[in-house]
Amino acid sequence: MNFQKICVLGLGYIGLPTASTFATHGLKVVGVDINPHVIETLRKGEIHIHEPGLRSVVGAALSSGNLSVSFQPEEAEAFLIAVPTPFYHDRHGEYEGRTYRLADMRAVSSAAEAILPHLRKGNLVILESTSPPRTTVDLVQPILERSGLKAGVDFYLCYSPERVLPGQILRELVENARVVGGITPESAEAGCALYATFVKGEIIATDATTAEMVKLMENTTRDVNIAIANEFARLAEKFGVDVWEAISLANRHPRINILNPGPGVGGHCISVDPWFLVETAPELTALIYHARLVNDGQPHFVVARVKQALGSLNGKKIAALGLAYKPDVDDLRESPAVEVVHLLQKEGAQVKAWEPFKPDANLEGIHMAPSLAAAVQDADALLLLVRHTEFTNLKPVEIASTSIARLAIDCVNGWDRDLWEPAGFQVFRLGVHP
Ligand code: SAJ
Repeated sequence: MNFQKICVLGLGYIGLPTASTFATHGLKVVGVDINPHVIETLRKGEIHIHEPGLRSVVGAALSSGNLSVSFQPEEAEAFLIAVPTPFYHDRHGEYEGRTYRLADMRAVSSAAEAILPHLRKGNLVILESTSPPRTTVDLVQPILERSGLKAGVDFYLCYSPERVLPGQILRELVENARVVGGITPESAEAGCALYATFVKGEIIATDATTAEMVKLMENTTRDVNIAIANEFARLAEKFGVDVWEAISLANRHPRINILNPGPGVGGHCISVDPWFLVETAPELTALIYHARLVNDGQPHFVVARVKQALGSLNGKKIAALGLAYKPDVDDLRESPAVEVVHLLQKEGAQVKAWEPFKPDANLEGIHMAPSLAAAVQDADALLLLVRHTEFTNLKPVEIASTSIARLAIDCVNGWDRDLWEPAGFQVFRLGVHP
């Protein structure tokens, strides 16, 4: 199959890089978004999200004339849906006393409905949004078939998960293996042909529901593995063990790879996707559910640790270093560091936050310091929440000369006690008994 023109619905963290990459590989691409801010920003040749290398790819795609942006899809040979699948805030499910979150699939339904008037015989539709199992066949297919065309007979329908790592999206989009699940083998073949436009990694055909499960299994595995690392940190503190040393020794075993404890799991993927499995089969997902609880409880565990280090939190001045959801990115969405700051403040602490990747972030109720120096200056304690390279490179002697703090609390194993203690700091580390 040969594609000349496609529509990409949703121009966020996945849709925009994907649309631009197709465009720089010679396809005509109509990028569609319902958000006026997104469309206006792109029409000015600017971008609304931060991702290394994205600005130049979008710029090249727009100036070549291959990428245009619009509020509405139009006729094309293929349609890609890359819209958000968040949770309902006001609705929860319940199973045997376990309360779980419910996915809000309205953006996927609306995108499928927007494609309807433009769907023609021989077209290909691919859902990329992370979704509960069977979404492609149970939700998207019936909507598209309202056109009178039959999926798998008159048009091709696929699910293909994105698996790119924020911070490395453009490289991973091209290099990662791509799983393409069709509702028929012919659909999968058509999907594989489209991604072959730019994907250099292996392109593997399967069925749509398997492809949905693959994505959810990947992120759920990571979540459960981080949960056990966090539980090990709690156990290590109880037994007077340094969890970081214990993990590095355990990882010398040829078949063990324990991940890192930390202040919790954030971002838009790992902390979200396991709930799609819990929602669709609460009776089969006790482990996945409890892992979520452990990771969601981790910010509370950190706050208890800080309280222990400071005696009490009331009126204490704390410099919170890092608000991003993980190291060396500017993404603050669903960040456990942000939650830690809110919880500290709830207990009466006065927190100044410093986030080098987003110094002017506007977060309700959070006082952003204009610089590292301003954050640490009059603090009673320094709290390291994100392992940004800038923070692991800090020179404790220099910090000691700019701050009155003599207490350093490290939640991410970013500071070397042997350097910080001689500079006059008392060091507390998550997962290490004081
Ligand atoms: N984290 C830990 N300990 C660790 C590793 C991570 O606490 O040892 C925390 C991070 O600090 C962060 C969260 O977990 O708060 C998630 O970070 P991450 O780097 O594990 O994952 P994401 O959310 O940036 O990207 C993941 C990736 N999935 C996997 O690695 C299985 C990526 O490939 C997916 O494309 C992405 O989710 C997605 O969009 O689904």
